[in-house]
Amino acid sequence: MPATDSLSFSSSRGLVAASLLAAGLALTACSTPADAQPSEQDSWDHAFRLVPLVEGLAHPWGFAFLPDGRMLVTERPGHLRVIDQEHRLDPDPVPGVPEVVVQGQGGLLDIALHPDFEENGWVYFTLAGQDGRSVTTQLARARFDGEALQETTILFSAETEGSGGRHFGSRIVFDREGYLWMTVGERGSADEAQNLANHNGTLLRLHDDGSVPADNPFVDEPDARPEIWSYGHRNAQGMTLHPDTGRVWLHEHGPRGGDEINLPEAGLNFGWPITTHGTAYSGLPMGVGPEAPGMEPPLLHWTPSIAPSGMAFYTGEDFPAWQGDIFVGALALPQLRRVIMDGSEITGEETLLGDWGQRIRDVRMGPDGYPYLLTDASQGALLRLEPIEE
Ligand SMILES: [Ca+2]
Repeated sequence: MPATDSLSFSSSRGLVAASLLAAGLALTACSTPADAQPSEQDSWDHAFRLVPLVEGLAHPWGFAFLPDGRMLVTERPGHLRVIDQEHRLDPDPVPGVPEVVVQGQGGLLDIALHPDFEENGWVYFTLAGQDGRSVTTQLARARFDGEALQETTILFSAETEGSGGRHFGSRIVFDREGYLWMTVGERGSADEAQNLANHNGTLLRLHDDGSVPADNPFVDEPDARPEIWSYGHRNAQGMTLHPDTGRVWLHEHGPRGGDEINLPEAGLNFGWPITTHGTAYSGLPMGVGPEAPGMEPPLLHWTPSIAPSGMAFYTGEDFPAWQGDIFVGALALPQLRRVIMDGSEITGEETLLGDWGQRIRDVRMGPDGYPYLLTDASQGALLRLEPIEE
């Protein structure tokens, strides 16, 4: 049960907040997603309506907005689903998805459209896939013809140590220059996040065909994998572009405590498992502490862990006080975190939906300017934050 102080209301709103708190507790008591009813929520700066759009998604992981107004949603157990313009879920999964290994945290994971999707129809996926005798994070591409995936191809298969079901990453983002960015978790082999000879615990920068850009930071180092942009990451499940700078921002899960927001730069070492604000699950210290020479400290850390997943800068018009802030979904402390920004500076934080009780897997801005959420559950949901009309 998350702390109930997370509505964080001001005293002038005390009466409203008390009734909302009661409503929130009632919602928590019936644990299915929102019972398909919009709920009104308060927050420091804006009241909003949390509107369920689609229910019955099996552990949805990532989603993409198609130019025709439909949406594609991945389900971790290995299905791709279509949601139409009226938010009706097609009962039949899209044929042609890549073969996935559904094990632990693995399965069909993230999805992104190629920047020229309207011309080439390319859709990109990350997944846990079998590569020889090991299971690793893979990047797949397929052409979506409107109904099915065609020409499904594995473009890249991460070379990783570790064979379990933990820490695959794996968000994908295209930047404004057309580079594809992909996170690979350390697969539960923490020390390998410091080893440039494999892809454990890295952020990768690729061309759209999976090949290596000539100006990646380690292309001239014979013992390093040339796809690596930055390393020493534990398990990054949130990544997005800053709306003004166009730079890639990411967050990653810490061990016990020490979840981080990081701003990657070419060749930087983000420290895991040598530097962390977290501890081992036993509570014993890890590494050398939060900082060490040559290792980048996070811009922000969450201790205790919230288990972040999904990340989006708010760029809509309806909630002016949220402009430029980051929304982060959370799994362990189920909530939506608003990281308050002044440009590229983090100035504060607010917890939203802290009494809702749902694990949030992904957060994205819709083309309509509303933030969209996916909940992580066997009967997961797609929801949208909308303004409350006066
Ligand atoms: Ca770090």
